Amino acid sequence: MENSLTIHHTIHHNIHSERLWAELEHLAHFSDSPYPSVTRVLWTPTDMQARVYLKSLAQGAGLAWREDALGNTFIRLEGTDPTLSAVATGSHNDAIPHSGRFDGTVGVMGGLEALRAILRSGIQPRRSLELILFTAEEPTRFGVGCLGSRAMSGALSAAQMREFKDADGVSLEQARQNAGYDAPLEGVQIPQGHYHAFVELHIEQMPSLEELGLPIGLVTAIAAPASLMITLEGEGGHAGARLMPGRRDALLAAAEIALAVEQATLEQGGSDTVGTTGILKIHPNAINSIPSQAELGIDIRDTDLERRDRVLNALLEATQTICQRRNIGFNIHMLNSDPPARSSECVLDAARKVLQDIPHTEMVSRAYHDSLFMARVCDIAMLFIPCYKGYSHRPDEYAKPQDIALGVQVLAQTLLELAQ
Ligand code: HGY
Ligand code: MN
Ligand code: MN
Repeated sequence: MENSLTIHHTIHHNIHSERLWAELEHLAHFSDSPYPSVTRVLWTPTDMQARVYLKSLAQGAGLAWREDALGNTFIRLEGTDPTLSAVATGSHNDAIPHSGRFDGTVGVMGGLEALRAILRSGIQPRRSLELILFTAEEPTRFGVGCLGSRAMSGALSAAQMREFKDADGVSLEQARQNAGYDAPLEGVQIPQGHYHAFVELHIEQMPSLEELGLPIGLVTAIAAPASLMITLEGEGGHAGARLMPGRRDALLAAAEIALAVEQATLEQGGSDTVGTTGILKIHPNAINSIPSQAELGIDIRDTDLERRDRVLNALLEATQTICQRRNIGFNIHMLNSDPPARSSECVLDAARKVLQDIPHTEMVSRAYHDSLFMARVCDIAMLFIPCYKGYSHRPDEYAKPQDIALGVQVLAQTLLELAQ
């Protein structure tokens, strides 16, 4: 196989950066909120439009695609030796409400451009290459993140998925059928060894690369995410007529619990521990009515599993104490509590070989990604590119075209390193 310098130049000349930028901008308009914000929730019309768009681009490049029972989409560049397991890349195109246009999409559209650049370069890898569009990396619709990759890795069973319902009471089963996916859910899981390796390209979603002035981050580990819903039952009543003594105000208990999230994280956690109450709903939510019910959605993460679980336990104890003191009923529903993932040395070494003349640093991802679950079924690593001030999950999320192009270049070369 040609030497890596030749490959570098060949791939570099075959990356169409302007077209990739135009495709990312076009994709950003499949959204339920005004540009530049993006809202693209699982199996909504805008999500389906984005899926059709990606498949049309794959088809235009002469790449075959297929979808599984959840809509995970696999776009394939055939290698010279079909007996070998493929090398994969991929990410997600779904987006939480009012978020940004680069989270996930850089790894999907950039992954497609990497495959197209390899095709255009005429280099034929031994192992086939696959780009995976993972269904629902964001937890928005069914409350659990990485739905597609979680199911592919076997961390989520078909039976568990059949229990899922969204906020409108629509089951996952019904929603996926409405979206045109009716194959058996049991077919989503992939066996160990199905892929030789997996590499994901993603924006950093932290400011370190930009502050260090580095164009690439090589991710060595992904933090351990946990999320839970706490529902509270108090007693409603007339805000004017019901005097203060003996009130059982669900919102005030929720407010104390939200503060307990922060307190447990700061007191029991370390510098890598984060705790957030991202959802707070109250009922009946009327200005002159005492809240009888409240619901909190809480997200706690850490690079250290034991420390994360220590924070989680401190929060659960605080919840019990607060609710006893305020005579409030409570229910805790764990949505997920996943272990961290470590990148594999063999994949990191392939990337390090490509990066030997490119300024870069090795780092941890505090956000989770589909790589967190792909790590359960194959060797993985992630590549980060900088984003403006580390902003993400907000409309002013931004990545520079030249950083995206370099990320695609490094991704394509790393895939080729792994596929020979
Ligand atoms: O929340 C996350 O870490 C990811 O962006 N879904
Ligand atoms: Mn995200
Ligand atoms: Mn993401």
